[in-house]
Amino acid sequence: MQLAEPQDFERVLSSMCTEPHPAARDAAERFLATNPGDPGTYESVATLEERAVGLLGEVTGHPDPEGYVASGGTEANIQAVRIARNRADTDDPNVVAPTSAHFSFTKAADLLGVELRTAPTTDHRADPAAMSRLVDDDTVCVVAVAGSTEYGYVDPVPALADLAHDAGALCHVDAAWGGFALPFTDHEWHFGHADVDTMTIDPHKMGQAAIPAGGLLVRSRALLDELAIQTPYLESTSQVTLTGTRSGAGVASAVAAMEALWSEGYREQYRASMDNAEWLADRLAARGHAVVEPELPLVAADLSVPMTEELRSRGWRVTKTGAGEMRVVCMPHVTRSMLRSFVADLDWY
Ligand code: 0PR
Repeated sequence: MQLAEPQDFERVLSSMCTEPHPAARDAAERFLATNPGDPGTYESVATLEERAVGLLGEVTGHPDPEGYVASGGTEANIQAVRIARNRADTDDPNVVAPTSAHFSFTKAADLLGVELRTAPTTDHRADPAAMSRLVDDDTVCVVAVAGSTEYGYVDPVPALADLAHDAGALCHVDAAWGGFALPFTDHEWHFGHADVDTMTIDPHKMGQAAIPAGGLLVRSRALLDELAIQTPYLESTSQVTLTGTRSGAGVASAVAAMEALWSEGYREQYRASMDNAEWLADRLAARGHAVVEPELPLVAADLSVPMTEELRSRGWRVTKTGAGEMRVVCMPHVTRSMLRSFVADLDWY
């Protein structure tokens, strides 16, 4: 029987994941059979996970971070909402987020019996005034997005953290995708910039680790303890993760990627990706398309649906925003020569 080949990245412009760094690929293979969900048995991967959390703390301005390597941004967001719900004293909890928040918050709300209230964005960013109108005594969490899924835009995190704390709620920042690009920008988004309580930052997106490697970070241990359940028959006595058996490959590859790339490698990658995004934005604008100016390496433009379909039929993997714009994510595997042939195909149309 012929083995299936994984798809190559040559025409992938839609993904928020990328080819793992060679060191990350290597580490993932070596740790395939380990389970950080059982740290009493798999000690070396458990030690690596502490290292992963420490490195994630460096990326996010937290000198003394707590957290763990999750299966992805979805799990990290669900767990952040769970922390906020568990620590609050209300029978009718709600979470306030911008409409740009990832759909994993809808899953979190459904699973956790929390009401999700979303406020419209202004210029693709959260509008603190609109969100404040949705906050009340039962608000347990205010969500800020640092690198939105559709446009790559960054919410005003300090203002949203103030909004959260004035209401006695937690502030969660979803930097699942943007977290490894934002350190090289002027944005205020992390633990050192504002009173952020919890954060999602995924090594398996811009971090160039192998899937699955998401990240949940919290400001203090007490927040993580909100998730603890007893585990009577394991050597460890409690567990804070959502899943039980977990991927040691994800953990090991996250450490390998961050050790190889933090910080100069990520900085160079950010510069190259941002240059590519700006180059593409300029080419699209020159062809008369309305372009959403890239804030991080993601370009959205008003290409017609038939045009996008034609590009797809030529093998280009591009997606559309909810508003119908074509969206290109300039991940590390997206090179200038790829974008040149993409634009050439666009011109043919
Ligand atoms: N938060 C943000 C800001 C995200 O963009 C995403 C995923 C998540 C949370 C959830 O993360 P996980 O998918 O790791 O649970 N954003 C992309 C999306 O859902 C993920 C993606 C990845 C899409 C690879 C396509 C792809 O090829 O659209």
